Amino acid sequence: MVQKSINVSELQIERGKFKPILPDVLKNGASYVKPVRGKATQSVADQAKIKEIFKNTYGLPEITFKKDANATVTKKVIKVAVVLSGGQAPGGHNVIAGLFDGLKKANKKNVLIGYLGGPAGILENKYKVISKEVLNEYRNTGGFDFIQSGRTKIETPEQFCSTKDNLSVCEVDALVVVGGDDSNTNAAMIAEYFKKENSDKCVVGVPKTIDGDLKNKYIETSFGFDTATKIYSELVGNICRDVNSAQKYWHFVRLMGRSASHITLEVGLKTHPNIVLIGEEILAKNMTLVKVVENIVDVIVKRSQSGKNFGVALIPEGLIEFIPEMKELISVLNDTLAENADAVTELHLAEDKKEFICSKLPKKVSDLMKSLPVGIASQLMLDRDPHGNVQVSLIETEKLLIEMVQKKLAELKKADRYKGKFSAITHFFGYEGRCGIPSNFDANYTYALGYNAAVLVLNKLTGYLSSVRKLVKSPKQWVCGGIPLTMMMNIERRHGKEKPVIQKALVDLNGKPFKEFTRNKEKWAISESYIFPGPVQYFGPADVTDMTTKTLQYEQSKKK
Ligand code: FBP
Repeated sequence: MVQKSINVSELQIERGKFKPILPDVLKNGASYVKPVRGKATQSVADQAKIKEIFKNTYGLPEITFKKDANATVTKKVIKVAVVLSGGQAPGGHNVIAGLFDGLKKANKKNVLIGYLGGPAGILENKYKVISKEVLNEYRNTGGFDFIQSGRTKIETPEQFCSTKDNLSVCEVDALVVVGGDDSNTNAAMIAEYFKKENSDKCVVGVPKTIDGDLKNKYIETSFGFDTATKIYSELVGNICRDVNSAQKYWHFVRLMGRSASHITLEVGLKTHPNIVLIGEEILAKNMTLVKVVENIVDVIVKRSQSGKNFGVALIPEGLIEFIPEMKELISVLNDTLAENADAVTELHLAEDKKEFICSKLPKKVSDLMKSLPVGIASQLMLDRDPHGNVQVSLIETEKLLIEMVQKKLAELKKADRYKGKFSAITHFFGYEGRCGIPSNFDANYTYALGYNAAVLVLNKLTGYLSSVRKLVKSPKQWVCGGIPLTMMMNIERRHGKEKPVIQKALVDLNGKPFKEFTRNKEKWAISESYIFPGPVQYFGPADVTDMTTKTLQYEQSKKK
């Protein structure tokens, strides 16, 4: 139990008492869980190329757990290492708690260590042994601060080799990687390397990311999405209420979600703001930046005609990469920056960097780059993350949109087609939600994912992602098992080269959550249909504390 001290809040003490509910199938521990092997699997795309890269781990069968005595679960003492990788997400500490409890239930002597600071901790052999007493302080808390996180990518032959050596030095039998699509791609590469080297070390992944884009039939949602979207919805709801009270500002809110607009869609469905931009729709309609701005202006003008010079607009942080012309610019820019890295580093002024890069780009994209404000252009040129992604969290799209909206409104005013006032305020909500205290859903889900990972490891099921599903049912009824990491892979271009990566799940434009949004968007634009969800609730009626996301509710509802 968490002890009272000046560093601990009252809520943390109470929350420390929460006992996550385990799915029935796991509740007696790994010795009473049997893996049932399904059909051999295939990667989602590029099968021949993925098979060639993952010669030893391609085509593994799906695994479903059922309640049954399992004598093959190792009675030998095992040592497992866990690493938290990538961006923080609420519930990471409960994954560690579930993993710890699952291992100890199988054999009290089993040991769990945590690599520190993400995958870099594996390469530098920095870790701590996880004890029950210290872990208890972190149960049901947000953040990754227990062992920290990082974005180092393990990809070179030397790094694979030192991963194997360092695990061997510490006598680690299995590695559990808690991460998003990139980190789990890494997990798949390590699992393949171990097999190739005839090592029986096991590698298992756990699906984490607030972005919600690591999902498929077997991974209904990644952990952290539920809590983070509840936190953003509280903030956006509060802004909607402020807007409706003062009736004088337009608020442009950019929300995290690097490559998919799930967070924006979920927050939109929870709060009903006037404008919700969904990147995937913009891509499907092949919209230009100018067209996106015109659509925003249409709503602003319409509202101003009824005297409403206020509103709320939600913008996914990955928007820029969904606008086809911008996507093309970024893709060419990725290669051009990689080819001219040294020359760009030598230049110090943002204007000079922009001019230099424009001179290296093909005419069409160069013209677009030139048309962008220098601030945005230099944000587009910032270093890619270790996985080759543009760091969209650093690109202030909301400011770009406001600047373009202001210009367009000024033109309309001149032509006497707009008489309103436009005063805009910007927000970016991302980091605010990533370390929140996990909701009941995330606290239960992450504990189950960790416990389930322990069962996979104890069955030596390497190359699998921990899978817990049927998530709109009560946790006791959740279905558990594992899905092969290679099953989710395709080939993408990163750092100018073709690489195998787990395919991201984008917002499905034929899916029920998006359809629900399109049914309502005209109404939300004009009227004030705002909803104010309030803060995440940890105590009180189950209807309030245990509700899942709108996305999951719509996706799993039987209604057409
Ligand atoms: P993961 O995919 O690693 O979970 O991280 C997602 C995310 O929160 C994005 O929404 C955001 O763009 C990015 O991390 C920010 O990265 P950083 O933490 O490196 O600033």
